[in-house]
Amino acid sequence: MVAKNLKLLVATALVISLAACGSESTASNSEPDPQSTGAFPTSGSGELHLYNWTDYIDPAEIARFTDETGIEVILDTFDSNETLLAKLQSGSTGYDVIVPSDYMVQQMVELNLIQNIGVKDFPNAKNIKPEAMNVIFDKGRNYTAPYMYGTTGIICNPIAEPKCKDMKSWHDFFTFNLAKTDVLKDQVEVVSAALRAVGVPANDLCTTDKSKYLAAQELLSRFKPAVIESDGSIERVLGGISNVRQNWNGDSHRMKVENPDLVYIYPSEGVNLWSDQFAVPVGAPNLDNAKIFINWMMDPKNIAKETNFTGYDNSIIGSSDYFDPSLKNDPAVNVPAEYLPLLSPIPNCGQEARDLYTQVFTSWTTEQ
Ligand code: SPD
Repeated sequence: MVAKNLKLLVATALVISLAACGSESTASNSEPDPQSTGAFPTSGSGELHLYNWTDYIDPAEIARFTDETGIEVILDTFDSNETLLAKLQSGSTGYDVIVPSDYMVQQMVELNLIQNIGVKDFPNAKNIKPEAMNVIFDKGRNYTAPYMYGTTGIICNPIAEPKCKDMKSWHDFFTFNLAKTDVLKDQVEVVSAALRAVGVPANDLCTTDKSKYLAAQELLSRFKPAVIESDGSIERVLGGISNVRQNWNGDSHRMKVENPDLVYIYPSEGVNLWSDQFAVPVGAPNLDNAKIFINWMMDPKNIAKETNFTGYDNSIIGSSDYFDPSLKNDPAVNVPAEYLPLLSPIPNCGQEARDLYTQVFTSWTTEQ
């Protein structure tokens, strides 16, 4: 962990997760799928098809994995959990490893889209931090192994757009209507921020009260960003195409390394705390290679390289010894104590709330 306060951050997340609204079910089946049993594979060959978020793994590390194991990695990328889910639901994808976020893991277990691979028995599972072992979306770590985790806030370039440094809240973000505003193309991130902006508290983000969604929709209908996109933010912000943006903290860190004038804002109504996980789809063609890859990523030195590349923290014991100092010194990554109470995990909402999120997001993006 970057520092003690981030340990507190994860612990906070887990405590809040346990109390989170709408988390109707948890993945707790402790019996590995029959296909997944047997001794842990010691050597691999052939291919591994990885479906990951865009710009979320160090190409040099993929090459090093291939050198060490003889397994060739074929990478394909997505921009949101919903894109990932739709892809898996569209049928046989040929992917061996995917990277859903916390709430999406629960949905995928319920839909029987990912396998119980018995992660807790992997050789490097001993490196998972205790606070990341008994997570609400995968109690005891059967289906998933931790990759990166982070927050969703606002990045502001106060030199190019002085007004953005006055932004204190999501309400400000949605109502200042500054030129060159950029926002994630992610229905859960956008709608949860809009709900927070109209006064919905963190523990009610899975509300089914339609008046709250109407209020969020009204707020959004007056919000006209120049860009609605999750990918390519680093290039846009550093290239002056975007001056203020709803942004993930690791990408913000990477921007700040290049342009130290940038400021990462923790909006006062609250901030989503999310974590992305390695999982194996049902029917993955190269199961042994998937296990070797996931286990390799739970080695402290290997995962530290990914943290240094992506700018996000991880949940592997000992990896912070290998972190770039810039991570420890950046309040976008090393959350200042005063902001910790603002953080809360994205809850796994029930179907009714999910549909309302979809309706609000779709009607807003359609009218842009
Ligand atoms: N550049 C990819 C960053 C991936 C971040 N995952 C975000 C999950 C948020 N719900």
